[in-house]
Amino acid sequence: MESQTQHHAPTLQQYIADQEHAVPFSRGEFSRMLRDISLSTRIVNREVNKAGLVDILGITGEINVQGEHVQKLDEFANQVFIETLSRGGQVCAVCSEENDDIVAIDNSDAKYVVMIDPLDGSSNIDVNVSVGTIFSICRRISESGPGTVADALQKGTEMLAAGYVVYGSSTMIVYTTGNGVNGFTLDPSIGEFLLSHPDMKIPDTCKTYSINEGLSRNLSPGIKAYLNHIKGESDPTIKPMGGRYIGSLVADFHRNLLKGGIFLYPGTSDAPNGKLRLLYEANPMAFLIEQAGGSATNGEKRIREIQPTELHQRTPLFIGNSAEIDKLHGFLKN
Ligand code: P6P
Repeated sequence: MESQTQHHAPTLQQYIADQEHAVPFSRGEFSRMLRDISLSTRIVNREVNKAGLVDILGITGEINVQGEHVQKLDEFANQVFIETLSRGGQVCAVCSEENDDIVAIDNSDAKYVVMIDPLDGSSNIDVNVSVGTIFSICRRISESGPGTVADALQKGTEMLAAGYVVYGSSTMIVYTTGNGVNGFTLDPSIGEFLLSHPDMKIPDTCKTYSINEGLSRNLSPGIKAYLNHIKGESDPTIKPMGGRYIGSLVADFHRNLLKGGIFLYPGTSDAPNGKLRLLYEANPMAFLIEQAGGSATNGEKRIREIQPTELHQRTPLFIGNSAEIDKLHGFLKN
């Protein structure tokens, strides 16, 4: 009996089907939601890849040759994700970076709510820098009917799944359902995401730090002292850590997950809660990094323990190697 050899790694759908026993969703629901997310990703990926050619480069209000209003790419991405998730029937509401209010969806049997940044870092598209989609999934807490703001305002510890898509030199989906982190790379020749990075763990060594140095003069003394320390400015015997900052959260996070690193977006004197959003940026990344063996805090507590009060609330974010986060906390306490 000839054994059937596999000619390629499992596809995203095959992997989810194999893992369904391990995810906290009833049969098939998660796979349908992730199928919808991966479909949306491929549609968005197509537009991101040709952004330089088609007049949708972050320009809005333009009328194109068909006489249509040219959409900003992040508005386009938002529409794609919302329409696909609505049609999939599993989602009762979407909290999106692109919508001031909750997008309530009248899917009567829907049990889940999705928080999403459809195209994070979109201003980088014009300069051909990687951008990303960030998402998380919670079970609704309202009984039935269209979802509500309360369905979205859940602590990060309630997330059932979280992930990101990085539209870079290759397009990847990286997600967790609480059983580790797995990365899938799009093979454009077959239009499928294939398992390329099983069981991702952040390396023990923290190789680089990521921060916008332009914030320096408004940083707290503790953050300044930590940065001086890791740059070897206060102790010349210390080998300075390398600085790497792309200015696209998904790209900076993805590099630090693969290579080891710490990402800092602190509060400052003029923006005490920093810039990044809790529900659809910090929380999903916090779930992923914890599942990959790292940590994520706001400088005082676990990101996932923060009780949200507003859909678009911001939070300081320190995320990466646990030992490095602990060292940072030491400086913040002094
Ligand atoms: P700054 C992109 O606009 C973004 O939301 C994140 O992707 C990124 O980490 C951050 O803002 C960069 O902000 O202030 O350094 O330009």
